Amino acid sequence: MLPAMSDDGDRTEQGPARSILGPGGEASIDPADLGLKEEDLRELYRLMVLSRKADLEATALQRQGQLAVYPPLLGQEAAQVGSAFALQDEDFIFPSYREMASAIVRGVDVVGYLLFHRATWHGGMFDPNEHRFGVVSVPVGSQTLHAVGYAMGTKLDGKPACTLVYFGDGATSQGDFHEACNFAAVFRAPVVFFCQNNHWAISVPFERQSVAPVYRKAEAYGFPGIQVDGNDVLAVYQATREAAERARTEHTPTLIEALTYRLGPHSTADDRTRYQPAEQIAEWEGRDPIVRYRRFLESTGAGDEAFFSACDDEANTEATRIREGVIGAGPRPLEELFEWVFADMPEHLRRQRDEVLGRGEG
Ligand SMILES: Cc1ncc(C[n+]2csc(CCOP(=O)(O)OP(=O)(O)O)c2C)c(N)n1
Ligand SMILES: [Mg+2]
Repeated sequence: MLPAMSDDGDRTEQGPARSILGPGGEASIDPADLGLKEEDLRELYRLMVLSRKADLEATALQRQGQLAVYPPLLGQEAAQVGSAFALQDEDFIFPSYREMASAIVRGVDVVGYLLFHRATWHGGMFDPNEHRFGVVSVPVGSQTLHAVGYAMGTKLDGKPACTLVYFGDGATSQGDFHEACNFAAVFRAPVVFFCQNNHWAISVPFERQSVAPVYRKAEAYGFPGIQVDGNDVLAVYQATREAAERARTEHTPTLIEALTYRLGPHSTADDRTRYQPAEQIAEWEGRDPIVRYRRFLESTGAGDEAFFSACDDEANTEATRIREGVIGAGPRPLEELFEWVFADMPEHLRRQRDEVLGRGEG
C-alpha cells in the first residue's frame, strides 16, 4: 500500500533495508556463511581504501586542471566494492560514470580509466573485454539497455554468466530503465539491476524522484527487488551474490537498491552546499562505510594495525602512480579522431582527415 501523500515532498516509504553490520561494525551473521574467508574480508577493506584514495586523488587532479571534470564516489565505496566483488570473472559490468571503485575491483588501470575524464579517449582507455567492465556511460540510464542486450547475448550463447548494471536513483525516472526492466523480465535476461540510491540526482532529492522506494518497482515487472544497506559491504556482497546466482542459473533478473549517500559533490562542477543540508551530510558522514567495516575487522581480529597501515601505504603509492600517469599522458594521435567508426571510411571523412592532418589541398 502506498503511504499517504502530502505536498511537502516527503512521500517516500522506507523499506526494510537488509544489513549485516551494525553501526559499530558488529556482524549479525558469521561471514563464513557468506563464503568469505579471512583473506577475502581483508581484500574488501583493501579495495575500499584503494578506491577512496584514488577517488580523492582524481578530485585533486581535476582541481589542478589535469582532468576536465570528475564525479566523486566518496561514501559509495561499500556499494561498489561489495557488489563488484560478488561477481565471477566471466560476469560483465556496465557502469555509469561514478563507478571507479568497481573498475578497481575488476583490475582496470585507474590511469586508463581517468583518461576519459581527461578527455583523452571515449569511455576510458582500457579493454572492456579483458576486464569485463564496460566503458563509462554518461547519458543517464542508457547503460541499463546496453546491459540487458548484452545479457541476452550471453544467454543466447549458452554462457552461464550474468551482467550487472549500475545506475543511480535519478536514472529510475528515465524511460530506459523501465524498458530495460520490462524486457529483461519478459525475455528472462540474466541481469542484475544495481541502483545506488545516493539520495541525490545532482540537486534533485530522492523524494522528488519517486513515491515508492526503488526496490519495490521490481514487483511490477515480476522479478525480485531487494533493498540493502549500501554502506554495509557484507550485506551488499550477500545481496549481489544471490542475485547474480539467480541470474546465471534461472535467468531471473533482480533489482537491488543499495541505500547510500554521496558524500562529495555531484561532480567537480557542482556546489552541493547550495542544496544538500549540512545536517544530512553530517548524519551520513557518521555512517562511513570504511570506518564501519574497519571496526568489524578489528573486533573479529581479521585485521590489525599493521594491515590497516599497509593498506594506507599501498593506497598512497598508487595515488602517486595515478598522478604521474595522468599528468604524463599525452594526447592521442589526431588521425584517431577519424578511425573506428566506419569499416570503409567515407570520402567526406577522408577529405576532412587529410585536411586536418595537413595532407590535403586544404
Ligand atoms: C539522459 C540524461 N539526462 C540528463 C543528464 C544530466 N545528468 C547527469 S548526471 C544526472 C543525475 C543523475 O542522478 P542519479 O541517477 O541519481 O546518479 P548519481 O549522479 O547520483 O550517481 C543528470 C540529470 C544526463 N547525463 N543524461
Ligand atoms: Mg543519485
